[in-house]
Amino acid sequence: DQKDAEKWVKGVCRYCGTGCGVLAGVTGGKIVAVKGDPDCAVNKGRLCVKGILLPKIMNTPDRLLHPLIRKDGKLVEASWDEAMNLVVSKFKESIEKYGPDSVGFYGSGQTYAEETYTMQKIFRAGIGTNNVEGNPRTCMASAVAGFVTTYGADEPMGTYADIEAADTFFLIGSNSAEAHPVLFSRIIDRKNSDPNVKIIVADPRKTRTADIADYYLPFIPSRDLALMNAMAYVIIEEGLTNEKFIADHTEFMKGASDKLTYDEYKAFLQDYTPEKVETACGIPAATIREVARLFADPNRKTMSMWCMGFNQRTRGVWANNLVHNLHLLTGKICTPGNTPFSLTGQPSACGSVRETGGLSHILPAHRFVANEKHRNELEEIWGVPKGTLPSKPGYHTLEMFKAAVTGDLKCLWVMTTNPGQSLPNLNYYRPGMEKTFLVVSETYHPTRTSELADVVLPAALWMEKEGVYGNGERRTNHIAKAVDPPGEARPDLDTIIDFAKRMGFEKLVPFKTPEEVWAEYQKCQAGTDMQMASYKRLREGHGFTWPVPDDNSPETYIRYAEGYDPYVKKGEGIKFYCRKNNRAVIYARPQIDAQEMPDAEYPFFLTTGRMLEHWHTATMTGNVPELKNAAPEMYVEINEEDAKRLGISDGDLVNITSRRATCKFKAKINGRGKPMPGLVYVSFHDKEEDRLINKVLLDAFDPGSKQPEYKVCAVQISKA
Ligand code: MGD
Ligand code: SF4
Repeated sequence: DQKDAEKWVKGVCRYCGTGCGVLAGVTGGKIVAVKGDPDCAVNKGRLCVKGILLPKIMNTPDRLLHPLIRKDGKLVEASWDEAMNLVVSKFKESIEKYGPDSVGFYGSGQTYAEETYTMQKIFRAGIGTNNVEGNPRTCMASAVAGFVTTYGADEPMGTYADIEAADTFFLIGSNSAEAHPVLFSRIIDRKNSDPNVKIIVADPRKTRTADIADYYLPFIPSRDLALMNAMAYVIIEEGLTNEKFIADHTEFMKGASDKLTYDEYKAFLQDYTPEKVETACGIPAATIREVARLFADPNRKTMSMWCMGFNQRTRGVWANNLVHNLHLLTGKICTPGNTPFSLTGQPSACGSVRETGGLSHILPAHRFVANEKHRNELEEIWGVPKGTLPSKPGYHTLEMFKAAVTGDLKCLWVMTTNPGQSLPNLNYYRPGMEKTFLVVSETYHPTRTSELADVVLPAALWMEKEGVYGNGERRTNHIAKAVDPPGEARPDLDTIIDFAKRMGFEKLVPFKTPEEVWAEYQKCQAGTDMQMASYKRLREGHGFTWPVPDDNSPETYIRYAEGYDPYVKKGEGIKFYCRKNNRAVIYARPQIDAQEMPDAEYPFFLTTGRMLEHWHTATMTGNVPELKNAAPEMYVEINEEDAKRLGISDGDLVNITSRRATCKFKAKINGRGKPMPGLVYVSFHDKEEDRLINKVLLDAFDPGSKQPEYKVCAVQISKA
């Protein structure tokens, strides 16, 4: 009860990339209530249904209270000492026998920044491997590669504040109504505040987000590359470009280094006239022309937003490049309300993984493993001899789990993620998790991953520990500890520090508190494009959007723009300073279909995603009665025309079969998101064997970002 709380402690919601500030009400050592933080600029006191029910995840019957180790095939209780000794002896043995690349860490966009920062340091500088990965590979890697290839550095130039300044919203590959509810409410508010505001939603499934659309574009899955090229074609053909912006701030390219002239780019677009692509895309040419005009209207401000529908694709990087193209061609970027904006799935995919160096090819503060200068800079900061850091990027996510299957990866530590349920093509990868020596740091047990583990380590949950999250708008925000963890559960950072000591890396990891970790991490940020606020300031404040070069700097609303970005000097205007020539790239990227398109044998597209009530693998939300009752079991959404043709009615049990597996779901005709004919949709929150939809999915991935294609594969549908 909110009135009864003895104290209110400041934190951040742990359920989505929006990053709403929360105040947790504590009574008798327990979190009894949560309310939105009125001083947090993200939500100004609002929370969605998942956020408000957060206290109910804290003390569920399946909270893991003691370490577990596998003995005679069964997981049994053990002491911390026993469990950690086992972990360390197995890691040491493997490193000695098979080398440092025989071990790996798989983390998460839900860890605190200090946890990933410390773990990646141990693995790279201590063990000597870049096998440091995380689930943001499955959600954000294409957005990262899109920003890096187009602007030379990761993360958006705009912030959520652009929502209140934009007139046109281009939402593509995002169901923010369910996946980023509070952010979506800001878009609704903006629309309600001004009849001039127009919303374009492009999505093969007519989602709740599309309910507020003025233009709804149900394109054929994976054909959005052609759609965006066609919009670029119209923008040029109808003279809607900003020629001065193009001349001053951009260049044209084809591959990673092939330069193009503007005329060559225009020639490339000749294959993408709206009339040529309308059949392939499934969108009438006249509609493409209309939305392109709306997007480019010089009297309007345009904000594009996208998420997994764009990123989880075999051409996710290109999709990202193409939306950036539209903003660069029109100069609609780096001014209030004009911005491309990639939505982030997890609460700290940016803060805890993209920024701390939590993927196998990156290092802290937007550095790259393959860059010798970057490695040397870190070696100096960390006080290790030059040449210590390995130069070969480690396994990306699917490679890492494949290496577990082939036996090349002997030991794997999984933290704050549940890949036994969330990876694609699970029948292939789960046996690898069983085969390797698997350590799982978890708050609950059993999960579909912990059931496969050799050691399960009990972790303190959200607000049972102190730390920092960084949301999708570059906002770094501090979470205070509100209550003690139950049983023997402890903060993951304590476990990581313990591991470092037992491995003999005390010198590398001299930290005792998250604040000490942060102080060192700030040294890595010095002189880069992403300096952040001090711990003291973070503790006292309500989140700061970086860069924040020193404790007197205000937060930064718009990157690369004079008057906002502290790294852009007076008179420089807009400067994409993370690229050597200060120019952003407009790319010629052709339409390429998803790897597995429907055919005579597997005639349907299958796509997957989230629903409002649940979070990912539902280990947390599945135990909250209100959320569980609202959506107790996942189902398959089918378009009414398809259902009629196949004789399927609401509630019928339906087989979904791909080349990899079959699952069974109850049918919902149209559902809360109406799939276009030929498409079926399933949310991936169900752990039951028959409904483990990720067994059905393909494990193709983008060649640039290595992000798996969760959004498109081919299936058969039949009544069970
Ligand atoms: P989560 O349920 O978020 O799923 O998938 P996962 O990351 O695998 O797992 C987080 C786990 O961490 C939970 O089991 C929770 O109990 C535990 N946990 C919570 N707090 C803590 C803590 O403080 N410490 C520790 N040690 N553990 C904690 C997400 C992944 O799924 C992602 S990011 C994406 S974007 C993909 N999306 C996707 C999709 O769109 N469709 C399909 N079909 N599959 C997908 N899989 C991917
Ligand atoms: Fe939490 Fe996201 Fe809901 Fe905000 S919108 S309360 S961050 S789940």
